[in-house]
Amino acid sequence: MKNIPTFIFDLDGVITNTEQYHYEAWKEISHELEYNLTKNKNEELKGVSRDKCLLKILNWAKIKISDEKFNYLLEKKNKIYLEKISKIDSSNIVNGIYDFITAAKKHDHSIALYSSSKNANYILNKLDLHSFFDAIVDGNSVKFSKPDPEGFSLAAKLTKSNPENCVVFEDSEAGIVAGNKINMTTVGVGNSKKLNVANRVFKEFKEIKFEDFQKC
Ligand code: B16
Ligand code: MG
Repeated sequence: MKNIPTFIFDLDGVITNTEQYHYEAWKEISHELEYNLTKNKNEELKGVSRDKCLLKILNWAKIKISDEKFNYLLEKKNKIYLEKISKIDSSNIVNGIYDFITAAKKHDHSIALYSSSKNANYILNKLDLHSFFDAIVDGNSVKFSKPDPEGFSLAAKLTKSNPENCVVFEDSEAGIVAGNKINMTTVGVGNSKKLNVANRVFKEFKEIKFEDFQKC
């Protein structure tokens, strides 16, 4: 086991700004359910799996639907989302990510991804980042998504790291809560009020310097 931190990255909202497209797609689905999904309420959907997001929206809208309609809406949401991200490429990588990852690889740190998204591999390929990761855990690899720590535990296991030795970069409260549960160092990227459960918070990823996280 290496005595230097393993870095575990979230995808949507950290590596690339696809979170806005998830919001737009859910907004369209919510409209169909005659529910007004606000940006503020959408914060609670960040990092949450697709089916759990729809369950939350139905709960907020106080609506019950058949299993058939539920599956239809899940498929429709994903279709809208995939259409919106169809043109993304490496120019959609958030500033600072590439420099951090290349510096970390150069210094022999393991790099992992844990995203709740079932589209994670597809997106990483579009961003041309796939080959940088020593382990990729996504929505297809876990039974329980964030705020459950299952995906982070798996990322630690796959990179042969102690959870206490892992640094998590996350834009969602659900992801920070998950990392905290197994004593990983959690770094929030975004609004410090919304992410105040993290060990540290930065407004934007470009403010994060590899040198500050090089040691355990
Ligand atoms: P999909 P992350 C999460 O990705 C998103 O934050 C969340 O908004 C989305 O509902 C979830 O993935 C599932 O995504 O519908 O593509 O499977 O932030 O954990 O990288
Ligand atoms: Mg995220």
